[in-house]
Amino acid sequence: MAKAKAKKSQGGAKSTARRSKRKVAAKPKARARPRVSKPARRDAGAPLPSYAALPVRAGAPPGAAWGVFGDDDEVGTINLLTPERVREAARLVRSGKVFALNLPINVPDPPLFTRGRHQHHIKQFAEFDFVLDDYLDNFYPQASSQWDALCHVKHPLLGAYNGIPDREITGRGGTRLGIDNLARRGIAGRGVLADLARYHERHGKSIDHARSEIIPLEDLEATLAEQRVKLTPGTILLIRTGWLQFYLSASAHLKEELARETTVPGIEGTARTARFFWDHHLAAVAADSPALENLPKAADEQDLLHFHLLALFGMPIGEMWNLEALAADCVTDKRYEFFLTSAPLNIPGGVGSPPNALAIK
Ligand code: UVW
Repeated sequence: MAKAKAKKSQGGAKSTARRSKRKVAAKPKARARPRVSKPARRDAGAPLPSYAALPVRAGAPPGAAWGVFGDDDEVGTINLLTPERVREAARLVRSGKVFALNLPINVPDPPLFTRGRHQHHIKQFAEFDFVLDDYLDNFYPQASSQWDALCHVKHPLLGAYNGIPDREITGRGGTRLGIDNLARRGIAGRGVLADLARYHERHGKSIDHARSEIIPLEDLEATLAEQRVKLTPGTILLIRTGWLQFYLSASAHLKEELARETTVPGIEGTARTARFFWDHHLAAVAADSPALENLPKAADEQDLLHFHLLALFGMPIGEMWNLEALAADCVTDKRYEFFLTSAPLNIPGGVGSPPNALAIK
């Protein structure tokens, strides 16, 4: 992860308060005492506070949605995928076309960001040679198409989502904020594609996909406007930057270079992009690029979308999703919205997973 300085916490995370359960004394004829209940969870379909109104929890840092979905929450903005919104999104299925958005697990090859190559073994059962099993060694669930779980990146000074302390997070003695939370819940809702790559082509703008080029927020806004598609609360936004198309046709030499030193373009990683995502009340954002934002950051860029989205909002980030066939279909029928489902692997305390996402039009 790129070096980043960050503002000092103005409050610091508070650990989750747990209420002690009181026993109701069993006295005859005594009136039953009201039960001590957990703090009320907000209705996930109710209007959310604006970015400017964050935080809502006393002591939480500015721009943090800690407590918005409850003090014990571990799925963040995925809460916005309410049954009503899922039903509404299912109505977007018209042609019945299904687009599977995972790359093969051995792409990119070699993997980026120092992740390892897995080895795939096929095993024949000794007594039943007509039965095969397989297993993977050295499998990095984030080496290919992936979700970043909320525990993937914490803010270096402010901590992890919802103020959950390090000792309760994977690898440090606990399993909170893991991908298993998303796997148990399941992800389904309205997906919207922003085809920035085609927008850039139409406007004669070229992106150098081998550099840490910044794609300004205005390009994303203009793409959505040209596509005439709106971001509604609970939308899962898919951003096609053109990186995957570039990578798939790159030479073996360039792929080796990118694996040695991963330099990737992406959407600008600033508080104003974070504000845009929050104020549109997105459930999640995924891209065809390795980090959603550009990496590494220049010395004068001090912000990371990973901090805002994962640590401050609880908004999962998807990376290296294969949006190619979906985008080709969207440009043909001019429909950039669809029903989206995703079933990440249920890895207890896992930091990421292939998304196993399907866009259904
Ligand atoms: C890193 O932060 C290196 O990983 P990712 O971009 O996959 O989240």
